[in-house]
Amino acid sequence: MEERRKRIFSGIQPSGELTLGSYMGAIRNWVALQEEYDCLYCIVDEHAITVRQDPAQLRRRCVAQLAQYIACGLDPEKNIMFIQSHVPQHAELAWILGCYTQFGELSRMTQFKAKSQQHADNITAGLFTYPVLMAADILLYQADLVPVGEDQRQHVELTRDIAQRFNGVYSDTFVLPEAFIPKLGARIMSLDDPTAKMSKSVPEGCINLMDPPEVIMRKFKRAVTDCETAVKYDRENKPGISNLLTIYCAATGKTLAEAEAAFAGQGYGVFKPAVGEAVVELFRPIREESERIMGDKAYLESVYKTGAQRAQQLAVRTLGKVQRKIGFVAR
Ligand code: AQP
Repeated sequence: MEERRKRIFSGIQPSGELTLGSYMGAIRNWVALQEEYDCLYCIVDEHAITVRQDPAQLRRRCVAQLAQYIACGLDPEKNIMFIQSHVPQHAELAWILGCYTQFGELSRMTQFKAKSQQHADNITAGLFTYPVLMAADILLYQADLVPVGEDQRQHVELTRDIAQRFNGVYSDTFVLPEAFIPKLGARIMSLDDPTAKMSKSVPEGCINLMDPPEVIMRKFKRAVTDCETAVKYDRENKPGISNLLTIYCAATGKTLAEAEAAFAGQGYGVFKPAVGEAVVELFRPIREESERIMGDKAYLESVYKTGAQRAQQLAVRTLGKVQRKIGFVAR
């Protein structure tokens, strides 16, 4: 009998423009994985509304994000690419799983702590239960692997705990997923504050996938570093330069040792624009291809509609199984 290929689920919130962080921490790895795995790549709009979004912006970003996924090299024929709210089983399973998740577990999530500080005037129940919806996203498709940046590891671990608990009570239902964290570029920091993660909902210090070259260059030249001159990796004492080195290596494929050697004795005035140029060249074809795809609305619509249909075929199976096991009357 032929073995089932391992399945992957991952998604990005359309809560801002895709950044260098989203690209290095997520999309780039997705592209490499599509040959070997059965992949579902999602635009998680239900997650995005855990903080207030402008409706017109949200709608535009969902479609633009799909175009950018494709421009980055994700093939809609090889992968299931869809918008989360088009598959209602995500929200349905999230409700059920919420009844198998402890308040204490959710209170320990570092992203909730950070975001509730960031949005102190609007700490919603949705923000608190965000990790349960993420667990539903993953478990609905029986995903084996979840490629994420370091910051999302805790949520994948919680997903495993919820799955294990459910399986323990009702017999095997869910595959236990594992986080798949890239080695290099797993955590890209803000260019304004290298001690904070580059986040698309905090535009300061972000490089966006669609930024024109001159904007990228300007942002890199202004990047916060330190008052020394040596281009050396030292996360503790030189967080700004270490972040730029990480970005440079991820963009060029060079090792840290090669990069340090290349800029030995040259100072930041040479190094910072070189990092900018490496990113400009990395993003140029992606930006051009995204713009082209955005011009073809009918194509984009056919991709997300087909994606949702394919995703739903898988989702109904898992949800049906869960509903039967917990004792819901069959429809
Ligand atoms: N700076 C980053 N470095 C490495 N990886 C990152 N990711 C995000 N930022 C970085 C990874 O990209 C994926 C997208 O995550 P998401 O948009 O669903 O949620 P997030 O992690 O909360 O991303 P942002 O940009 O920080 O969004 P906002 O500002 O809305 O919270 C994930 O795999 C993430 O690890």
